[in-house]
Amino acid sequence: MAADGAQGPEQDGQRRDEGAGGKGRGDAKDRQLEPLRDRPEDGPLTTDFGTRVDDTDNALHAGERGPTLMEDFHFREKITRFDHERIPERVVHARGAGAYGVFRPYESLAEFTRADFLQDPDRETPVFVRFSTVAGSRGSADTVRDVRGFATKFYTREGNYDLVGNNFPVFFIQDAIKFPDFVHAVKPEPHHEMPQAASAHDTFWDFVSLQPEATHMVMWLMSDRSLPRSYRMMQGFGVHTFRFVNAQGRGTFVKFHWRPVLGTHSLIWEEAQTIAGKDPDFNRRDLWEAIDRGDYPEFELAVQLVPEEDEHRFDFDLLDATKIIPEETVPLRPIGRMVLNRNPDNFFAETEQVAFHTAHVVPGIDFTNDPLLQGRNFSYLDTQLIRLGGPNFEQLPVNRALATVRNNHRDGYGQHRIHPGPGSYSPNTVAGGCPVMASPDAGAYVHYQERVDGAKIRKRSPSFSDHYSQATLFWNSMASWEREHIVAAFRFELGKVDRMPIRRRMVEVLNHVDHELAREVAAGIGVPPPAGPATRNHGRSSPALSMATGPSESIATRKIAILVADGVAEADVSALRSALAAGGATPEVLAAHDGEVRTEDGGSLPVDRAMPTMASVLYDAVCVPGGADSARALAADGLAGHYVTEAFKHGKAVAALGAGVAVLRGLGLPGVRLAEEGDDVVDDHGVITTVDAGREHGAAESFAGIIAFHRHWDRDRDRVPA
Ligand code: HDD
Repeated sequence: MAADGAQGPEQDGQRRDEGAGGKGRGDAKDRQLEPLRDRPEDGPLTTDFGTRVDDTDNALHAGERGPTLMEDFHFREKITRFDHERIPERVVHARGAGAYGVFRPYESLAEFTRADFLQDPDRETPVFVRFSTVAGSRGSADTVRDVRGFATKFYTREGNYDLVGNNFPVFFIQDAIKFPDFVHAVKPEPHHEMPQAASAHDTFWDFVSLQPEATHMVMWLMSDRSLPRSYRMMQGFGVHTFRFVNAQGRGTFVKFHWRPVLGTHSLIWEEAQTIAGKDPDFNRRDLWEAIDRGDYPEFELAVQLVPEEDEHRFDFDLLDATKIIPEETVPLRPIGRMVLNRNPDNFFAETEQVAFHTAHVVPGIDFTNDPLLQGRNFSYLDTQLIRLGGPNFEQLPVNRALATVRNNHRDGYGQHRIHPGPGSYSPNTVAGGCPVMASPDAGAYVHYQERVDGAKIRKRSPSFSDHYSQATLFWNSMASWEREHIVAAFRFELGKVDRMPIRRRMVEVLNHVDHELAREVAAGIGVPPPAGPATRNHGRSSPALSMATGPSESIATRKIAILVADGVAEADVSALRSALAAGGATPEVLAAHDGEVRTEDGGSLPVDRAMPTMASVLYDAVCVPGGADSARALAADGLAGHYVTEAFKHGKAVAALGAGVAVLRGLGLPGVRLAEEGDDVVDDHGVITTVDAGREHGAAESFAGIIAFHRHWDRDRDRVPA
C-alpha cells in the first residue's frame, strides 16, 4: 500500500484553497492536507453520519411547548460532540501558535550527515513550526516572562524529523528525572493555583535556589531574552548536543541554532506586562498577521560541529544541557533557511493536535547520551498518548508523514487506516513475508554504534558539576542596559517571594555568579548584601550572547504609530509613510476616533485605528506629524501624550515634525534637545525633530533609520512617569 498521504493529492487535486493565508500554498504537505479540508460552502448541513438536516435551531419536542424527545438524534449528537470538544492541554508549552513553511539547505552536508533533507540545495522540505510559552495555560497571555518553545517538524522524504527546541540554548536541569520537580515548582502553586504563567513565586525560587544547576538558565530567564518582541525575532536552539552521522557511519557532534533574519529583539518587562492586558495574543497575532500579509518569517539554521575526537576538549561536558559551546570557541556554520509562509486553517486540528517528539529522527541524525535528551525521548511519546487519546495520533493530518508509513501496528482508538489481509505480524508467510525490512542502503535508520560501558549507577558525572562559570560568562557578556534589566528582573521576581530564607538563599547563589550582581539584587529585596564573593568572577565573556551585538539594520515589519487630529499636515504624513514603507515597516494612522480626519489643506485622511482601541506598547515607534490644529488637539489629549511618553520611556524611537514638535515640548521629555527654528533635523537620544517646512523627508528618513536600533537606552527614562 502506498502512503495515504502520497496518494491524497491525486485523489482530489482540483479543490484548491482560496481561504485564510492563501499565499505560500502548494508544497507537498499542503497537497496532502487538501482533500481533508471541509468547507461549509460545499453543501448543506448534515449529521456526522451524513444525513441532511433541515433545522438546527429547535430540538424535537412533543408539542410546541412539550418535552424534548430522546429520538432527536441530531440534538443528542450535537450536544454530545460539544461536551467532548476539549482535550487535555499540554502539561507544559500549553499556549502556542503554529505555522507551515519550507526549509532548504544551502549546500549538501553529506560530509557530516546522510539526512536526505540536508543533501540537496534544490530540495525543499515542508515544515510545521509551533512557538510556545512554557508555564502558562492555553488561555494565558503571550508576553509573560518565560522560556519560549521553538519546535519544528520537518516532513522529510525519509519520515518526520522533529527539532524540539527553545529560544534559550540551555536548560534548568541536567537529568530528565528532575523535570516533574522543576515543572511542579514553576507552575501555579498547587493549593490555590496561583500565579498564572509566572515564575515570580515561592515554589519556583525555592526550587532553583536549591538546585544550583539551574543558575545559568535562570540568568537567561531574568534577561530580556524571556520577553521576545516577536516569535519572528527570537533565536531557537536544539539545546542538546546531537549527533550527525554520515553515509560511512562517521559521527560528528552537532548543536542546532535558528537565527531570525530580522534579528533578535525583546520587549522590556513593564511593556510586556501592559501588553499582557492590552493584547494577550500579541505574539500569536503578530505571527499570524505577518504571514497573512506576506511578510514571511525567516530563520537561518546554523550548526556548531565538533569532531568526535574533540569530545573532551572543553572545560564542560558536551552532554550537559546547562552549558553552551561559546560561538567564539566553535563558530556557527549556516546550513539552510526556513521560511514560514502559511497559516494553519484550523487552530485545534493543526496547532493543538501537532505532536512533537525528540525521538522522531531520520537517518543521519542521532542522539547523544545527554541524560536530559535520553529522558525526553521517553516523555514526548508518552504524553501524546494521553493528550491525543491513543496511539493513532501520528495519523492526524498535521502529524502525518509525507514518507510512506507501513507496519504491523494495528487497531487502537481512532484507527484511520485500513490494513487488508491477514498479515499483521512478522515474520509471516500469509502476507508473503511483507512488509519486508529495508537495508541501510535503502534508507533504514541505523543507530550510531557507540560503545557504552559502565556499571548501573544513579550518579551524575563529575564533569557536570560546574554550575556557575557559564552563568558568569553570560553576565559578563551583557551590555550595561541588559545588566540593569537582569537586576530589575531578579528584584521583581524575588520581591514576590514571601519566604525570606528563599530570597537569602538565592542571593547566596548569585554571589557565586558575580558579587556585584548579588549585592545589587540583595539591596532591592531586603536581604543583607554578601560581604565578599563566594566565587571569583573569571572575567571571561562571549560577545555573541548579548543582544546588543546582533544585527540592527532592518525596520521590516515594525509597527509605527502616526498620531493625527483634524488639521494634520498631509505632506508630513506622506513623508513618514513613504520613508517607513520603503524600509518595509507598517505605519498606522491613529486618531482619537475611527473614520477620517480633516487635513490642513481641506482634504481628508483615513484613520487606521482609534487611539483608545490600541496602545503605545503595541507599536515599535511613535511620531507626531505637523499641522497647527492637529498639534494643538494632540497636545490637549492626555492619551496622545501617553502614547509618546510611554514610547519614550520604553526606549522607542520618537519623532515630531513641524508643529508636532510642540506636542513633545509640552511633554517635557527629560534630557532631550528638540529642534528650534533654523535647526536642521535634530537627532537626540533617539528623538527626531524638525520644525522647518521642507525638511520633513529628511526627518522621516532619519526616523526610519533609528527605528532599526530597536531601543535607545541612553535616555533618562526613569524620570518619565508613564
Ligand atoms: Fe519539553 C513539550 C522543549 C525538556 C517533556 N518541550 C515541549 C515543547 C517544546 C519543548 C518546544 C512544545 C512542543 C509543542 O509545541 O507541541 N523540552 C523542550 C526543551 C527541553 C525540554 C528545549 C530541554 C532541552 N521536556 C523536557 C524534559 C521533559 C520534557 C526534560 C521530560 C522529561 N516537553 C515535555 C512534554 C511535552 C513537552 C511533557 C508537553 C507537551 C508535549 O511534550 O507534547 O512531553
